[in-house]
Amino acid sequence: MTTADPYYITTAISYPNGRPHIGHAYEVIATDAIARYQRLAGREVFFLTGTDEHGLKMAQAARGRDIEPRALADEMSGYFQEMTRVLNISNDRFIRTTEPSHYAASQALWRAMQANGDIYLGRYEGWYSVRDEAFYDEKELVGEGDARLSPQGTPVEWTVEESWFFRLSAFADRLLAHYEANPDFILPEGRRNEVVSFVRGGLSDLSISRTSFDWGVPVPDADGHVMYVWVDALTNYLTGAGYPDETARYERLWPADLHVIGKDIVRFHAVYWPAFLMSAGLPLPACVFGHGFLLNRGEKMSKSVGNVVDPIAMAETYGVDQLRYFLLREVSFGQDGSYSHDAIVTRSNADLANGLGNLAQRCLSMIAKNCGGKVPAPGPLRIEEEIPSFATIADELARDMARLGLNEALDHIWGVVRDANGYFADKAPWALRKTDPAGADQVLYVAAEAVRRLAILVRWAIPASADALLDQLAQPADVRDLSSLDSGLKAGLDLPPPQGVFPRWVEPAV
Ligand code: ME8
Repeated sequence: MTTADPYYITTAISYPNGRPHIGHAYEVIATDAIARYQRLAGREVFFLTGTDEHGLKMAQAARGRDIEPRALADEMSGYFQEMTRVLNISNDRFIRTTEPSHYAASQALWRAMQANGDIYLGRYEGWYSVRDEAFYDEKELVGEGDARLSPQGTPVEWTVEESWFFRLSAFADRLLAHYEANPDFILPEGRRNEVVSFVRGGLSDLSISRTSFDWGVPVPDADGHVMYVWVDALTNYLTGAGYPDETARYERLWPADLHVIGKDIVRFHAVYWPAFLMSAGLPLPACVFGHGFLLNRGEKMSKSVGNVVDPIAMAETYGVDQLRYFLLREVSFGQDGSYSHDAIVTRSNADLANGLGNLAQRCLSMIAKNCGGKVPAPGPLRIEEEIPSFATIADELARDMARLGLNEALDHIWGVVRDANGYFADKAPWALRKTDPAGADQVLYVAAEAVRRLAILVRWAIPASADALLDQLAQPADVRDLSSLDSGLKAGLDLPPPQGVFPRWVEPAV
């Protein structure tokens, strides 16, 4: 891998019309896990996240609070930035679409599409959903008469305005050819199939400017028009890469390797976005991954519905890595998932406290007590012979992560945690010490080496806890990535006094 080829990964940018909810946290955690894995595997990464601050939804939320949209965006974007800090998200940039550089990028993209003849002035009449900020075709609506709703179940109203249009209808064949030639462009496969059949049904031109309000990026040379929020929102990925002025940076970063987004906005990313880029003559991102929705005990949760759980409070309650681990492990990446207090507690007690934590605690406290706090001599034992699943786990992890199987990757790693705990229990070094002290030392060596390897293997998912384990093993910062997996603990290394890394959740007395 050369430094000329960084892995460019993005989340969707969130609407800061309210505080972040657990769905936002899930998306940024999953994306962070992928970004961290790529770094762990030696790749240079550029990870972008941020807030999508224009559009009617923001203007209306601000009006509801009697403040300017910019004031609302400033306040709420702050909470999204705080969430990235609290959740230990390793983004390289937090983009806000109200930044001047983003206006320049959006206008440059617009001009490029216009120069190519794909933008024309017309009149828009159609079914518009304020909540989705999207126009829908008549045939897409569900229900009858005044009770008709968008396919997302939101209210729609008949709207007429002068508008600039993007000639989306001209791109259907090129999009279909692109999906065909690049089967991984839209993942998972089910979402790809939905997009393909939508595009096969034919595409209507897209209204891409608004005159009814002014909270947006001004359309170049068209007084009174601001860009439809999705045109400017999607452009954030180019702004983040330095388009159009930072040429060298842009050429290194663009096209993006992966856009991680939720299933409700796949159409914007897999139909509109590639069509805009094709029109402007720019390369397309390699992959759009549509993850599922997080449900609170099975119920859909969102700001507009009002049953929102504050992820910062959840991280404080359960612990950051406990929350990260739960979401990454329990939700099959790409599918919907559910969460509840009981499920989080059960997972983190079983896998973190009683699993990896127990292994570390037991072997490190025996090393402190019986080996003077120094790593014992390895003797003739090889970890792969004692705990065979170590021989294949690195390849398995690489395979899982190459297809974004985040939960499978953790499942496989925890298979090794189970084997390592089983090994320790079988060998019973506390008993062996009485008859064969050198043998007991060797078992402790293997167990400590298992903890070292496991900590490296899980650093992408639970970074702070993994680093705390590596601190306990006195590992310097430069030997904590996958290239150091096989290096082995040095005998005689002085270890600090052991400390528990994964507290067990105990229900407070009522
Ligand atoms: O859609 N579970 O912003 P947003 C999982 N600004 N993910 C969820 C979720 C849930 N319950 N609810 C929302 C927008 N999400 C636009 C994006 S990108 C150029 C513009 C996901 O704040 C949602 O699918 O409504 C999206 O990927 C992200 O959170 C931001 O949602």
